[in-house]
Amino acid sequence: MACARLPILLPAKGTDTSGSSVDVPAPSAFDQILSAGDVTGDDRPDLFVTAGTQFWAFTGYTGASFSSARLLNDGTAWPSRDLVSVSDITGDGIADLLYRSTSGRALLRQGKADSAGKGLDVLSLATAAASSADKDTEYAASGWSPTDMPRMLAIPDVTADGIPDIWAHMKTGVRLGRGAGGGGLTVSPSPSLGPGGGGGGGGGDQKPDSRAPADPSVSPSTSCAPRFAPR
Ligand SMILES: [Ca+2]
Ligand SMILES: [Ca+2]
Repeated sequence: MACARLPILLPAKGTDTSGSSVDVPAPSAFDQILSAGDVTGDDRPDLFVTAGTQFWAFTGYTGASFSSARLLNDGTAWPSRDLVSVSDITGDGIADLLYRSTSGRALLRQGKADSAGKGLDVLSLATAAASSADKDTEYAASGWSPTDMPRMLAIPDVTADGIPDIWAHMKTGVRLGRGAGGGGLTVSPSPSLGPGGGGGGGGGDQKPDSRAPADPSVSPSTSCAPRFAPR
């Protein structure tokens, strides 16, 4: 499948959480780029980026510019974290941030609605204290280190419970991580799509397991899907 590739136009300047102007880092300095679809409710795509010590939200892409570039955090927190997803996990219709600590935990930061009630207030993802729960909650206690899980791919719900899931590339193969709202995520012992594994609706839900990459070193880039890899 051929993918038409167009450059994303980034602003030179953004604002931090206090409204001060800050330089947007060069794309070559980006560690992760997470396309979240539209989470702000304006029908325009939004991007979340980490770059060194910085965590950015670029929102409202028109095809020519972003309506907002916000430096959400700059300090010691993000160099030891990876973005996993920005999507609604708690079921209130407002996107939440799922990230992993390279120490091996996965953490959930619950988003707040904006003042219009139409979508996410990205500033609520800036810090744990700014979030809906006033804290980050543990989504998985262990097993998410870059050694245990070299890659993960956030996907929509495939288990029909309305909660986004992930494909986890573990040391032993690719496994389905079943989202469980605020209560955590279970990386299933099966189905494994590692060497010798298979899909075919494994796990009993008859959902499209074929979405998983049989060989994570090849897919999903061939289908233009986003790919999230640890730094
Ligand atoms: Ca948007
Ligand atoms: Ca939510």
